[in-house]
Amino acid sequence: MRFDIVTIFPEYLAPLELSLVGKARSGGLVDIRVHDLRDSATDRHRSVDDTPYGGGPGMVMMPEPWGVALDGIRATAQVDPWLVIPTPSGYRFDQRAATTLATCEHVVFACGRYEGIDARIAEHYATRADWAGVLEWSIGDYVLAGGEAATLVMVEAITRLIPGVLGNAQSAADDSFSKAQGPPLEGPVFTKPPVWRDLAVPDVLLTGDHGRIDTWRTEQARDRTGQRRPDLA
Ligand code: JFT
Repeated sequence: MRFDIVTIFPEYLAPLELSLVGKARSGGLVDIRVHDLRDSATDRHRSVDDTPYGGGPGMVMMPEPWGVALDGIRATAQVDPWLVIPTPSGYRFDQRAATTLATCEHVVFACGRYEGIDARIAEHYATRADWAGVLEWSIGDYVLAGGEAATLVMVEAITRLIPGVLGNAQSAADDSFSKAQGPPLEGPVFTKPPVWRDLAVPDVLLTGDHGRIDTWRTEQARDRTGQRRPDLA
């Protein structure tokens, strides 16, 4: 699996060298390349933004540097890549979207800033025969300052679904939101010691009776889902 990430803040993507995604990279399971959009600017000031047509506050990202950057990535690609554009006005990125992308060979993320990227970028790459398609996605209903944090979220959610990335093969299938049946949220978890600051681990978990333990966990998960996420229950 290959990810290319285009941004004016390449250092923002440094956390992708750590933890699960970092190990997937060093293990050769994912190839992640981060690109500075300013390297594709065409003027001597390396400009990437301009004032919005029609007026209004803020600045809009110019199409020309994006076209140069994305065509450059396509020229090095082995297959037609998908283009993901994080945007607050996108379709929702959820576990189903992550699962779908985990089966793709090559995904390019366009991380914008300011008021967004000139809309002709999404339109152009959606109709190009040498790209798989364009996905305008939002990670949730809150306002970020740009696409980088959303890209960190999406890359981690997708990478952990790639075969061989998770140590425990069961882990991905068992997650909240991945369940074939059962309540969508997981219940509480405990480890040693059996008592911590007067708080005891529920007795049932120490019985070794896996029938009772499964029943208790399902009940905890159902209660929690009803309490915290009635929309999912
Ligand atoms: C915010 C974003 C997502 C996602 C991309 C780009 C510029 C700033 C902005 C904020 C409000 C209105 C622009 C972005 C997001 C999310 C993604 C950009 N901004 N217009 N905010 N919240 N869930 N994905 Cl490009």
